[in-house]
Amino acid sequence: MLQILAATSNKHKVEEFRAAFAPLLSRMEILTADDIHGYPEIRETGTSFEENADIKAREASAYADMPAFADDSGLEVAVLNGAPGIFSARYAGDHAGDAERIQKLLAEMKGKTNRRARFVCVIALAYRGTSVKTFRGEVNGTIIDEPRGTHGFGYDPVFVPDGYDKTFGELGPEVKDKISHRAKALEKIVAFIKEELDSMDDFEFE
Ligand code: ITT
Repeated sequence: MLQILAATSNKHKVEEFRAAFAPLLSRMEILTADDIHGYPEIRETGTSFEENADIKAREASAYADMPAFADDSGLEVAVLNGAPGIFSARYAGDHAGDAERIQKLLAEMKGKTNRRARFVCVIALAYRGTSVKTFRGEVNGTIIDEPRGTHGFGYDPVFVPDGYDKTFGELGPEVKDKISHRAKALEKIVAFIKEELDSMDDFEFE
């Protein structure tokens, strides 16, 4: 069975990956960084989501010697000129938690009437240390002025996606796994990997 490494130690991302790959899990197995002994700390030195996702996927596939995919994602706020963007995880310092990041964001946006924002997710696929392809998804919405809901992670409790009046923190996986930035990027990579699996099967039967 094909083994593929999800190059992340973010458990919330892994849950969202598993939900999207569910239809393929009888034909492939997903391992995570926690399954790989001595998994290295990978530095995100790129200047875009694409570059950072690609760095993580390439290094992971080389280290674990198997195909790997990695997610680089974040929140872009219009009135903050796209911040926190690729620095979303490190927005309130390396050791801060989700609550502190949200408090910093709300402080920066205090009094601002333009609340427009979008989540971006880029998933990169790599094999033997070489890039194969990247897949992007985005979801537009607004930032509210205090956190609501306990589902999800990161900035979910302050992000209301367009077309809804609740945050991702309130809507939970039933909605988030259909419309989120990550759901959209995952839809593309799942289709791509399904084609690869189908062509491998064809080959076996020829
Ligand atoms: P890996 O690099 O190990 O995958 P990470 O959490 O450090 O895990 P990123 O560098 O891609 O991941 O940072 C993404 C940050 O953007 C994440 O920590 C959240 O703060 C935010 N973010 C991304 N997707 C999100 C989502 O679906 N909901 C809420 N916040 C999200």
